[in-house]
Amino acid sequence: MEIKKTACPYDCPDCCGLLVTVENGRAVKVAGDPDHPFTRGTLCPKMAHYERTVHSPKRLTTPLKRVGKKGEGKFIPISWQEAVDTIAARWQEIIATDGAEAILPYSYAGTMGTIQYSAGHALFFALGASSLDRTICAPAKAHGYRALMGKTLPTAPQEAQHSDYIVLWSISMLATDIHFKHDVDIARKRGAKVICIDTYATKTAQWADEFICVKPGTDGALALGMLHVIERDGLANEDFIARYVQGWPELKENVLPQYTPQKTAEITGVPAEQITHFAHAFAKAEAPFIRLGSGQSRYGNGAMTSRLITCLPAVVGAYAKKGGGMLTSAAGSNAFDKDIIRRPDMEKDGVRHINMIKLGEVLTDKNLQPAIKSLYVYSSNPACTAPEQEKVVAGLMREDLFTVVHERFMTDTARYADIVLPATTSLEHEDIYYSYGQYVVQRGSQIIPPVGESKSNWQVTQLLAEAMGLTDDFFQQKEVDLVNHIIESTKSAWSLPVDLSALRSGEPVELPMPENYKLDFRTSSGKIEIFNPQMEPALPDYFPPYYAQDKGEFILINSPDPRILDSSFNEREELTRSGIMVLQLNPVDASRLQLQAGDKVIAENPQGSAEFVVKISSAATPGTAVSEGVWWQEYTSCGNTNRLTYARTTDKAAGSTFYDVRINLRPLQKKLDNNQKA
Ligand SMILES: Nc1nc2c(c(=O)[nH]1)N[C@H]1C(S)=C(S)[C@@H](COP(=O)(O)OP(=O)(O)OC[C@H]3O[C@@H](n4cnc5c(=O)[nH]c(N)nc54)[C@H](O)[C@@H]3O)O[C@H]1N2
Ligand SMILES: Nc1nc2c(c(=O)[nH]1)N[C@H]1C(S)=C(S)[C@@H](COP(=O)(O)OP(=O)(O)OC[C@H]3O[C@@H](n4cnc5c(=O)[nH]c(N)nc54)[C@H](O)[C@@H]3O)O[C@H]1N2
Ligand code: SF4
Ligand SMILES: [Mo]
Repeated sequence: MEIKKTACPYDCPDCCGLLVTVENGRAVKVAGDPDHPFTRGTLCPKMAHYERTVHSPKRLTTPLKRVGKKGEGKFIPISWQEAVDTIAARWQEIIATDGAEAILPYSYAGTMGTIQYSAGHALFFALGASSLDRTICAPAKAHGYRALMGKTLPTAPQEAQHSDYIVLWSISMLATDIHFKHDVDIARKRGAKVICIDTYATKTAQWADEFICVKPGTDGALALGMLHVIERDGLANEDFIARYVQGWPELKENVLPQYTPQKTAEITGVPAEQITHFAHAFAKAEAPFIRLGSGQSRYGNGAMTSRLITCLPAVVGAYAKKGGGMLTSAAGSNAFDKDIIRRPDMEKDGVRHINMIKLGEVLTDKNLQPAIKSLYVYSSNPACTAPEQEKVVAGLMREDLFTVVHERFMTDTARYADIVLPATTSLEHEDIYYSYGQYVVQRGSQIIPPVGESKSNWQVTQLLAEAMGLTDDFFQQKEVDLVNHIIESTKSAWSLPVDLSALRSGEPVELPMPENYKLDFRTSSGKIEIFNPQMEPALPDYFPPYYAQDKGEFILINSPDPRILDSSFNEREELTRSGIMVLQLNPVDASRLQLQAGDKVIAENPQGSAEFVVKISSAATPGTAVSEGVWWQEYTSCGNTNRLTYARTTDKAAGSTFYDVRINLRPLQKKLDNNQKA
């Protein structure tokens, strides 16, 4: 029996340190590393039994070839040789007749490991395939932050321990960033107040000292209303602003006057008194800290919303105080030279780019030239997680589309594949991890043999490169060599030395933060740029989300579920019990629609429809319907919430707008039970 250290590979800001007990080549126990500075010895319920995912009887263990109809899920096992030969032959044919751009890779963050995440990039660049813009998560949030802060390092989460006023802004902390609670708890014990801003009373909101319930997609106006009050009541930190901020006078003069508490209340649904109270408390706090989640950015105005919220810590001078600041996404990725694996230099000039959010549209567009003839999916499950699901599925059903899916499980997407390839889990391959929620980096070595015949993303890339006749030395490198190159690159990316020998040995390594980094504003002016002449518009101002123009009685809130992570962990039946397509409705709405708990309802809009089971809960405000989680097809009767979401992109950075959705509800005709029939 051995205990090995590695990092959690999932798309989660915590990037925990894991202690894995290995017995006879099997992982038998997984625990949180007590020595990891952010994990501090605890894990979320999903990963507390990672071994059940790794050794799940549902793991794919051999390559498969489709023998049934598309999507029917009938496959037979084939050898790797046959799988690779089949793929290469089809791709050669497609390249000869339609050109390489008719091939589209589709991947995302099934694993966040630096190597495996980007393992396919160079292959598809070298082939000249269409390039994928990976914008499904929260690029609008990053854009909004950058508009003011440029490349300034976002505040480390542990800083919040010293804050007296922590704002959890559109972050479902107890589901998506649970280890930040350690820091918040420390601050709370010292007397800090915790405020949660969300669109419904999440567990995190119920746990906080104060909950501010905002109308979806209107947080930008809330920020402006607060700034109005801060200005009106003389609470801005004028010394800090004079030294470090550009554009406050312009904002005061041109934008703020109209955002009176009254007007802001009309837009946001937050009572005027609560806006005033919140603005005062935030501005008067000794060291306010904002932890900004992604929810607020998933609307047509998402980049602008993030930009407006980013004004708040600037105007009160939060960065000058111990414990103050703002964390959007940590800049951990800067520590590595990721181009070692991403190889953007191999991308062909002028090659077509396709935004992953538009997958459904792209696969079904009859006028697209060249049409997509082959889709290669890895580390992602778009039939489940991409918006406009009906179109995605219609595309995947196309007889003339050759689909290859490299997966750990028979996901909704794999079901539509022509060839399925079995993928390793993080315990079965080499990688190195950074986090977007804290500043620890860690290597994750292979600690058990591959389950079945599964192969890692990099190994499959190597096989396909060879079969396609790509002879570049790059493809000859071993996985472990790539990891070592990344480790060597860690030296130069930060101004401070990193403990590379600890990193090599698999220990979690905290990236040293430059002293005074919070006041090192890495923008072109050297100041925080509320007014930014490189932005259009140069001064931020609120505008409404898309749904303001849509019809539909309810706004659909579809946020994370603590039991799963996007569609990952759906394989774990003990986590995903029946009745998961639940829709929470406020009692007022439920009684108006004559709906009772347990009733089935159809949610519909111009995009499509999905079926839910009603739960009556005052956590949902009137006019909103709340569903948590992105569930596999097998748990739903006709698709999940993505039957209802749109591929419309954000105002900047072409991000996703999953939460910018209106729906109507109608009761599903109740089936008569036998008694009633008689
Ligand atoms: N357990 C679990 N963990 C996860 C995930 C998961 O699905 N489950 N997903 C992972 C991924 S890929 C990501 S990107 C992160 C995301 O994690 P978070 O940053 O927490 O972001 P979101 O998932 O977008 O949603 C956060 C909260 O924003 C709220 N929200 C929605 N719209 C608005 C709005 O207009 N204003 C405000 N104030 N709040 C709003 C939602 O109700 C939700 O409670 O979590 C990761 N971790
Ligand atoms: N309705 C709605 N839809 C959403 C969201 C929402 O809040 N609401 N959230 C969105 C967000 S923020 C995101 S980031 C996306 C994420 O959406 P996806 O990118 O589809 O992420 P997952 O659903 O986690 O699927 C990842 C898949 O990768 C596989 N995998 C894991 N490790 C490996 C590996 O090493 N190799 C290979 N080949 N496969 C591997 C897993 O088995 C899993 O099936 O979903 C988005 N979809
Ligand atoms: S909290 Fe996030 S990083 Fe930590 S174990 Fe759970 S999924 Fe992994
Ligand atoms: Mo995400």
